[in-house]
Amino acid sequence: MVSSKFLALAATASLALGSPLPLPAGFRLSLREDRPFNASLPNVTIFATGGTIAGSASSSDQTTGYQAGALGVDVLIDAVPELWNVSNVRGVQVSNVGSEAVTPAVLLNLAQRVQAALDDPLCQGAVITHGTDTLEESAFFVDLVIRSEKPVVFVGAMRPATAISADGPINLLEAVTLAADPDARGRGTMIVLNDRIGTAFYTTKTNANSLDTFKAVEQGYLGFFINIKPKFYFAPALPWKKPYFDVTNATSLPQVDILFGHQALNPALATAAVASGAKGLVLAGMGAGGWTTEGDAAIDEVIKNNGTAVVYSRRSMDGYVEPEGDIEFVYGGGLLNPQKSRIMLQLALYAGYEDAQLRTLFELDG
Ligand code: DAS
Repeated sequence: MVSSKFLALAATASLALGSPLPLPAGFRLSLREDRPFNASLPNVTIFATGGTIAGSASSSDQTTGYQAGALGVDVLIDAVPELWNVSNVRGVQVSNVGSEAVTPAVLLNLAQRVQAALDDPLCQGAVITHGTDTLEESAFFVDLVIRSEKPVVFVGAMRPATAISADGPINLLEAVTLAADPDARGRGTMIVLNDRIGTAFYTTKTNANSLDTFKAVEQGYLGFFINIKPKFYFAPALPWKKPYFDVTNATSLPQVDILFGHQALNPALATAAVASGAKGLVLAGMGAGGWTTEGDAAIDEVIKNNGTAVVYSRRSMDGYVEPEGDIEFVYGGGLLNPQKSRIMLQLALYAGYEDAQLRTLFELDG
């Protein structure tokens, strides 16, 4: 039940926003008594999924081996009172797990709730707090399924909330500041850590431990922060040929598995993956998508017997992988690393893409 006080405040807010917006049903700010609604500020919704940013360790000098996803979203918000200088915020707890435990069901629930929030005229942006280990997968997924010009910002931390010089609070403040900034509109989903703004489409976790781990070495950053203020290198633009997939009614996604390429790789793993339900395979190939002769023979077999879609990607951090010719069900991963190729292939198979569509999707040709 929305309180009468809230209705009065929100009505004032809508007038202050310059247009008598109808109060959308169900929109509610967590208007705690100690945090009055500031009608002159934008409204940002924070979706919490867990991770180190919500992590808790038994001592302040512990930066590994802690419990990820220990603290609730309101604890994260209360730890940064400065948030209320830049935005009215409300917290939504989507999950509270280490990001290795994020599943397609969590991703679909998150994306559908973010879309609903952004469709609400009283919400100016969304922030998702997330574990860093698979943050790039979730951010890439959301980037492909959200339809809105409003800023969507993923944020994590490399030190738990209990650590000396924890990076989570300032990362969260920067992420909310970005989500509240009109200049952040039209840029696709973004990733904020360590004073840097990256695109979800290209950014990857490059180092298992360091604070400045999220980078897109070839494509660079979108911008940075000075005194918590976002600064951009470019006018708003989206990654070239970024597709959109409608997952409004999706409850699951096809299984797509990744195989890592190396000397004397085991060809039987491809067969086993398909036998256990994989509808698509992504190969983290050697060089520009290289695979062994025996490995290729097993891939050909699963394609012939099961019609499995196979994307050749790369185990190296950067580069472009072209397909070898126009072989049906075989595609080059283009610029995407294996973990992003997997997300893209899952969504394309869910959307029922045929061979020609799949080929165009990955090749990013003009
Ligand atoms: N705890 C790991 C995770 O949830 C690492 C992190 O969040 O930084 O991804």
